[in-house]
Amino acid sequence: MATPVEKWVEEQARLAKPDKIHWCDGSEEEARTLMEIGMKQEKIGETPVFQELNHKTWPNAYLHRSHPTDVARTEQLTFVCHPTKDQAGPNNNWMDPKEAKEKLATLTDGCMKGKTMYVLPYMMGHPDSPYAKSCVQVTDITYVAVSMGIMTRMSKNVLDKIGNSENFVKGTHSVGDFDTNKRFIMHFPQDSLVWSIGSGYGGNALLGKKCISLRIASCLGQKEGWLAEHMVVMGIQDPQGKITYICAAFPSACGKTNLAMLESALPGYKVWTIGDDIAWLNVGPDGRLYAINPEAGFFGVAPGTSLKTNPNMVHTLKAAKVYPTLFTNVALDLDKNEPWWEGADGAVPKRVADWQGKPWTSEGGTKAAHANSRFTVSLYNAPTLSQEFDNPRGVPISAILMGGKRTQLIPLVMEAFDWAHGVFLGARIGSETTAAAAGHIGHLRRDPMAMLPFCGYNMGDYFGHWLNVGKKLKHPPKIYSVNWFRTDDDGRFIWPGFGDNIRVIKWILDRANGRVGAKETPIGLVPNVADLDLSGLKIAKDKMEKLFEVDRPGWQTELQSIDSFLSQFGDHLPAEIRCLRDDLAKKLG
Ligand code: GTP
Ligand code: SPV
Ligand code: MN
Repeated sequence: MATPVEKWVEEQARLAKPDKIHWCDGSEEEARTLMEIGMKQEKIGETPVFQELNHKTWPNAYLHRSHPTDVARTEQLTFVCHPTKDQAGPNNNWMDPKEAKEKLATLTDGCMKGKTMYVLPYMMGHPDSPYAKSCVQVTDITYVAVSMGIMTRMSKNVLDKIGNSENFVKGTHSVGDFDTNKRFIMHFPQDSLVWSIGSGYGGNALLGKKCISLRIASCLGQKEGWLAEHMVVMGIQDPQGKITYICAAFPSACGKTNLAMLESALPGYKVWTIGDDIAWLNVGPDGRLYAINPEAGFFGVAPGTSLKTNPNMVHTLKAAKVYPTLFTNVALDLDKNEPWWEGADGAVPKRVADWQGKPWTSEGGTKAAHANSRFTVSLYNAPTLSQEFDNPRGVPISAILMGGKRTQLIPLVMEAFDWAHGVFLGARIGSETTAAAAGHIGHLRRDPMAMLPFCGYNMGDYFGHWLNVGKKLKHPPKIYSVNWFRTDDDGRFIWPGFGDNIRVIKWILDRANGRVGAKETPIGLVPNVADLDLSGLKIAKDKMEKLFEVDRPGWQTELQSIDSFLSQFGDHLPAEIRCLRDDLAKKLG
């Protein structure tokens, strides 16, 4: 008798019509075999799927060049197909599930002819964790199969664990012919199913990541009473050796990976990494909030990564203890056969091929590495990996940080009055797009809890769910807004950021332990500057104070912008959030 997984895989194969089906076990040996196939047999256009890099300087590292139109998540082609549009909310594209499946079935029909279908059984979370989920993905490209082996806990044991149950999260994926007109990333929360075609890019194709661990998982969390969040999970060890765990939500490319493994600028402090992108948060038996990282790897932004900004990541990328390290759409130093990107260590190499393999010089005015070029590497290679990473129960969270890139107005750090106020604070988080990324400078996009592109249901209801989870917590973590990105009149960052962010975290730990007071303002609690450890830093006192001032006219304009954002959720916006909004308006006068 075929198991439910076998039946589902057969169904996928009947539609996609692959030549062969290969069941993966996620082993390193298997990764090597798949890399060989990717180097010798499989191509995107004329480009092999994998190229070996210089293993003397970059052990076990490989280059992948994607299809040139397939370099980032495509939010406009991403849909959440609840039975009604209202359930998806104004934060999601919606299509009727039946219509969506018909469309996808047509596109999928025969899409794997001449190819192998790889079946990937994997866990999101530790297999022994009560919070983990069993998943199965099919795909037709080695890049995705190998990447999923790095990013998740993949093993044939997952099939035994699922056994005769129907309870597994399904992901069906094909790169199709990379045609952007035939690209869709569709979610079916009712069926615990993601169906993705036409893209091989990370968040579109590694379905365990944003699609399942955030969009589908947020819907499961709403039903089951927990939270799936776009957050770092990390431990901070203080000079006495005590480790406190925190989470941090920042929008894409706003500093999560860097924070998760920062090298402390303050002596005696040390950071331990649990996750850099996704946190699943559950109310523990003791009434505290517990976090696990469902993932097992980093899929991080390459540009800007160096020994100066993030030494621990450079060591991770070169460790090669487990699994290959993949580089996607970085540039290539042709003389040394090494990966290169803007902001890498050392001088610009003499002969460079850009991310598409074309000859590149610094005079041309283009970037050699794609701005969203990335690396894929196992968390087990990180020198900062926390001893608690494999703890099935997760770690108890004392503080939640939320932030984005705001060059003006938003203080360096601010504490919410309580959990509900923290939810309001998270709901109004926004981030400015940069000229490099989006074309227009200073365009502000509201991105509540950094989840706007990832919340799988109506975000008004999501705020309500956050409030409900808070009510179940006996010891809720304190919630903070942080902003590393304030600029001065010359457009330069005031705050040094990176390893110096520990100074802000130290204040947060001091608050958690009742060691320091704070100043009450209409917008929240801010530090007394004297309580911040600024030893060894040269920031003028007036600039430091600017980081905490409350610009009332500026906040009144901000409030109008918050109002117009929140109003789109209509009746779904909880009354409690409305009250907090009115309260802020009153306090601002
Ligand atoms: P995703 O993987 O897309 O979710 O991004 P992320 O949030 O993990 O962002 P990441 O840590 O990769 O940082 C993105 C960019 O922000 C990089 O170019 C970093 O160099 C820059 N950055 C990170 N932390 C800081 C900081 O504290 N200050 C400043 N000025 N820049 C930072
Ligand atoms: C992000 O965009 O937030 C990422 C990369 O972490 S992806 O996995 O592609 O979503
Ligand atoms: Mn992310």
